[in-house]
Amino acid sequence: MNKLFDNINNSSNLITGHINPDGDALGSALAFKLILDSKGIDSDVCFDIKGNIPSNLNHLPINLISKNAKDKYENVFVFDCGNSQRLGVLEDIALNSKNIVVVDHHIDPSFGDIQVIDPTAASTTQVLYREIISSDIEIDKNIANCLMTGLITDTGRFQYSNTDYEVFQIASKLMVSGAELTSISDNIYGSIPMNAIKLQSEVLNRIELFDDEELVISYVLHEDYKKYNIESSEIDFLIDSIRLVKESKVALLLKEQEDKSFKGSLRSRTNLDVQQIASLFGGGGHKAASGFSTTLSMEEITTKVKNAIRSQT
Ligand SMILES: [Mn+2]
Repeated sequence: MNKLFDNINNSSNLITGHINPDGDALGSALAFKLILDSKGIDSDVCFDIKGNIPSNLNHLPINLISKNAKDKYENVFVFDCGNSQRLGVLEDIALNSKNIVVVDHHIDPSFGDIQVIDPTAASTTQVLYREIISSDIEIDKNIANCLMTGLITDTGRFQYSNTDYEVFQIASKLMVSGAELTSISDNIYGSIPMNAIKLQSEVLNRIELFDDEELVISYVLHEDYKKYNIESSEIDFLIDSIRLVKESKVALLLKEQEDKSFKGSLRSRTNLDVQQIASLFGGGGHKAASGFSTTLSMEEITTKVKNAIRSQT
């Protein structure tokens, strides 16, 4: 009995995931789409995407994504999304469907009639991989590339603390199925637009280290996007430059939005739990990598994060 693949039928199916999908949400959803296609089962893939999908994920079969969803679906398959609000404009369609199936690795997703979850998994593509294997479904090169993308991005190129032996086992099986590790990694991490590199140098200049909390913070202002003619989706890599600081254990990148609110990305270099810190702002994610949105000022955010770190140590 397979919780995921035994629940598929040829009624109307929507495949989706969190708003502004990352490599794991896109990789898992598109791998699932490819499998349904191979079984001759109709489905739409649709996400709430503000702007464009980052060019560093365009090695995925993003042509399979529909611009608009239908008004109603019998089954909705949700990937990499811990709560229904994170579906954005697709939330109502999902909640009005007959059957929601959630495949995820966040802690305790708050919705879903059927949940296929493992919070200890490094990526949603890892959770999906296990389902695929237990159903004896063949993984071709395209599916392998999708699954590999989620593994690479959610483990930070096999470096974060969630990288365990099973991650490498799956990665090696995906290589056997034809996954193109080098070209995927190059597209994700080695293909940064010149303007984004210039913005990076400015963001690195703004970096501040708070010794007591071992916290590094930098920020991107909304006017920077105009100045460097760049989309916010093209600078997701910046947090990884900031978290390199040896003297830090937590890194925070604040990205100012058009309405002057901030989006924060948190990374932990130790066992300090940034998911707990993000939750203080109503955000979430994982222990080593989390995010939030807030209307607080930069100073207020900084104070709150510093206090949260102190209360954990
Ligand atoms: Mn994920």
